[in-house]
Amino acid sequence: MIIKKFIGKTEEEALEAARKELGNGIVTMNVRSVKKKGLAGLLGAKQTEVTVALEEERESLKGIRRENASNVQQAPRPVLTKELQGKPADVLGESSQNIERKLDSLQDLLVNRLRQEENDKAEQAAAQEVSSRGEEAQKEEKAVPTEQDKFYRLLYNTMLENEVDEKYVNQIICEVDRAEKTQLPIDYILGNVYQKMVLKFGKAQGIAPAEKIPRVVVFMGPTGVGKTTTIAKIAGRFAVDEKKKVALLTADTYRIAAAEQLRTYANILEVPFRVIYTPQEAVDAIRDFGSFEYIFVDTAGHSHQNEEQLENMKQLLKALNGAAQTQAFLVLSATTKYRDLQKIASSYRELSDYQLIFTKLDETFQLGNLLNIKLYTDTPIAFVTNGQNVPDDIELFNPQKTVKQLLSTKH
Ligand SMILES: Nc1nc2c(ncn2[C@@H]2O[C@H](COP(=O)(O)OP(=O)(O)OP(=O)(O)O)[C@@H](O)[C@H]2O)c(=O)[nH]1
Ligand SMILES: [Mg+2]
Repeated sequence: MIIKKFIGKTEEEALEAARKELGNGIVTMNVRSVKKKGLAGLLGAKQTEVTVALEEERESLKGIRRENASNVQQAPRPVLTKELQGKPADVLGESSQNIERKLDSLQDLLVNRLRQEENDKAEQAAAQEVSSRGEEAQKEEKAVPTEQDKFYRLLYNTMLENEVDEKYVNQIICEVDRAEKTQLPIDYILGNVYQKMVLKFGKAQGIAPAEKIPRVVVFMGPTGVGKTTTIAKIAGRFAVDEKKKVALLTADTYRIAAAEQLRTYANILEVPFRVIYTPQEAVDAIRDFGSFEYIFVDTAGHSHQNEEQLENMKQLLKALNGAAQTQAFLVLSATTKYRDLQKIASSYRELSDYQLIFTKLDETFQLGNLLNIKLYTDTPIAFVTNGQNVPDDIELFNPQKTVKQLLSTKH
């Protein structure tokens, strides 16, 4: 992993310099305003410092990227409201050594560590008793776990408690630089694990403006996960805060109430709304709303095991893709079991590429599935929702915040 700082007049300028040197695979770790060096700094002039990281495996792509640099298209910047832009958490400062002051969860970890130590002591005392029975056992008694080992075990257990899949917990712990035999400070280890996890989450493109309007954004997923509510939240932000021209379509004709639900939101937002019954009607609607910047499309929630409904969805996506630049989002609930999420994610992957939205974060303390599904699908999370309020309870996914929760035992 490479971690490097870049300076620019603005955040975008610093990021541009970072992308030039390290390619498009960088992840922003921290953004802060710093004083300019020299006289200008003394006079209060500021510039922006951006800390970025690049995964090791991406480094090998650097050469290829440079060669193809002229062909690489820059992903358009997502257009979102100021609140939704979600400023990067300022948890990563100048060095990993500083991290213990900045990670909210460290306190919990240390408290836990002490508890763990007490348990270990009790275990040792028990082992001592046994060891007095033979020489072999006495040797074992000497293999007391080091501070570092205890801390790794603590991190391991915390992630498991937060329902990160064991496979990924092992991966994360193994990737931490353990080559050095000497004892590493625990805040260094914590900083390292934290950075690795943030990088694993990566960064989603979000909803990007189309090169040619309209941009069609389709939301799919199982029943009751919050697709319609999420569309209302996003449409609200775009139409009201961003003053974008937005239209809403629903292909959910399975339940009359479903169409009415979105129609109500459309009325409140004062944006056009139409029910589409066939792929051809979807194409017609896109043509009729051709002057709109964003067309959000709601779909019927259904079981991923229902072949007929999946086929209908496939036809709809094909029609939408043919008619305009289309992005798809798979909406999943954070409360669904990991195995089911895996099956759902796989079956929708057969229909389309997608980015992820996780809903109902307010209904669970264990957010491990966010990381599990990100890694299982190799697909970034764009938004998370955390309540029923429209449009407030939605935010751009913030990996730093989620990783802090995954390393925390607060609940
Ligand atoms: N607690 C909580 N509830 C949510 C959230 N998002 C949506 N809901 C609620 O979940 C229920 C279902 O939401 P809908 O938006 O109708 O879900 P849907 O996926 O469109 O459902 P179908 O169209 O029936 O497939 C509603 O009661 C929503 O208010 C969330 O982030 N947190
Ligand atoms: Mg719905």
